[in-house]
Amino acid sequence: MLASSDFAADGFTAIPALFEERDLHEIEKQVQRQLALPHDPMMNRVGNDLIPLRWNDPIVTHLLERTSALARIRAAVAAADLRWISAYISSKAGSMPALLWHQDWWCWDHAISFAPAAPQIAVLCYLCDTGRHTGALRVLPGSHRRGLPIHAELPEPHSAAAEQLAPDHPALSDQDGQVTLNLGRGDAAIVDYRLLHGTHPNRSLLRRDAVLFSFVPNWCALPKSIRAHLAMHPALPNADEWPTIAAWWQEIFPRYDGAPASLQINRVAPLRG
Ligand SMILES: O=C(O)CCC(=O)C(=O)O
Repeated sequence: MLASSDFAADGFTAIPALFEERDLHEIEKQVQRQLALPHDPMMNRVGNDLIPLRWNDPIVTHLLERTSALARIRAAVAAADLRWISAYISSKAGSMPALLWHQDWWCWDHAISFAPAAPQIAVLCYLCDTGRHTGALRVLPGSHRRGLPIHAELPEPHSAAAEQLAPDHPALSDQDGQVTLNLGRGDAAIVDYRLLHGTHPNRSLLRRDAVLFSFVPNWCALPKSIRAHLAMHPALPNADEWPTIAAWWQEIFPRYDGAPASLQINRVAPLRG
């Protein structure tokens, strides 16, 4: 069953059947291929392995060339200027513990972190049916805009502490108010990058794969400093690759005309009321 929600207020929503079976089959083949190749163990976390994908990876182009799928994403989050930033395979092996509660936003020192609109979103497409025993996504509605008691207990995302949690740590446990997204094969969840989310353990013996695509919903409204940072993302086309991209397709990739510049990364949400 799909969770329905008000994206702006809750920080998440779901899109049923974002991909058709034909696409899913092709994406699955590519995911198997990628998982069989050696990949950077630094990207693995307890509860999930991540494999980064660039703009021209066939898995990514399956979504970015589907104007109808992009239109559904735009409509779901009221995106005025949707641009793709990055993508990852998120694979959860069988008999794997929960992925900890975390949020993906990386720039909490910037005032935009506290604006109502989502600065960045993750679109998570599941390649098999998921439920609370098979590694489904769980979210804490509203946690993109307000502090919850659990915020104070969470380790910094991607830190060593996040990898060494006791199995009964709150970051790995069910929380009051959580919503489990029991998504079917081909369905997608969209989460505001600031929303607390994680996964249930995968108690089955089967691997649970998903593909995560990150987008900015309103590129031209982002502050310059955020655009200058995001435009350097290694998943995006580089200067040599730009001329090879058809004009109609360039629209989905961000362009920043100023000088690229890194921002200070801060992945820890401040304690808020
Ligand atoms: O694989 C999933 O279901 C969630 C992945 C996730 O939350 C993340 O990579 O930030």
